Amino acid sequence: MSIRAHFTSVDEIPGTEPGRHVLATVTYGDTARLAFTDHGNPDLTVPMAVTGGGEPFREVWTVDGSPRWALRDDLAYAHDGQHLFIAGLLPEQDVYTPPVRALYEKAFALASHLDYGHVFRMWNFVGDIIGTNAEGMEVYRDFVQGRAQAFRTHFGDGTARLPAATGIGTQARGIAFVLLACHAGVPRHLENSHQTSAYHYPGQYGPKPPSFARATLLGDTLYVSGTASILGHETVHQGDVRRQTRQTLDNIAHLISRDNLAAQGVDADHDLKDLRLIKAYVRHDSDIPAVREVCEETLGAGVEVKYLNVAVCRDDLLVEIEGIVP
Ligand code: 3EB
Repeated sequence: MSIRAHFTSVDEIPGTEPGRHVLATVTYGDTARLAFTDHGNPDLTVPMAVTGGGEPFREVWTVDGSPRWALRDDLAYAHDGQHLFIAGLLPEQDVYTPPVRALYEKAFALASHLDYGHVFRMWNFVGDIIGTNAEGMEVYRDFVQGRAQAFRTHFGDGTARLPAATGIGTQARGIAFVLLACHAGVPRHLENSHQTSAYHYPGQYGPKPPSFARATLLGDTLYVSGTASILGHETVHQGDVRRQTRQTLDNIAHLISRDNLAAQGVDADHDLKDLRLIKAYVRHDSDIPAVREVCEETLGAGVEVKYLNVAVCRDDLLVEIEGIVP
């Protein structure tokens, strides 16, 4: 009853170990596209490797059941009885709040209709993330407001159901997302005692606070949200990409540490060496070598990190890093 991911190149047929099946794939590539591959599984391609020198790659999600694949309205999804993958794609809009709300509500309704009651991880790919919409509002704030409305419709006012997430720019316009939900497991959504919960960020960051947790534990797997150089709710080390990268890794180290987890009733103890499927989103292409150096110093040179050249949701954030402790 497990779901796992691995990275492959885009030319490779997504391989699986015996007894495992491809649920769905996410391609970090050169366009925005939601389609089914020749093998039948849904694939969301996000425009993240147009510039920045990084090779396109594919994240392959596998499960041990036999997946069903389908399209409903503008959502593509895949599920095996235990785990559900939904991907959605929204073209560029003048204003994002209403269509984001509608699309996310549709996804949450589909998840509960199919009986996958718990969302445990989301990726939100927000093109032109720090640009402005047709009414002068920042695209990220506009997006966050629509997403907050959808969570509220579906899960109420509370914050207990908010999953780990990544919110990140792309190299194009429009918004795409991936949602993972489970049927039987009960995820635990976790916070970082060094950071204000995103859902409690003060009003200076937008009309609604972002709807996500710092990490989600499902079974023994810890899904670490996109993490940045933020202490409390404030960006720290403005203008210094190396210090921002160190702070980001420190934030993740604390998040997954015994101290932080025990305070939330979770009996586990991890360090950065346990992190896999790491992506480092870097605002400026020219900063990638510095981010790589800090990551290799801190994580060890043997650990695979995918570097992507995209904007982060605050103008002063130069890097955001996510990963999974399997
Ligand atoms: C932060 O900590 C950095 O809006 O879904 C990280 C992870 C961030 C997810 C989201 C935003 C999101 O606030 C940005």
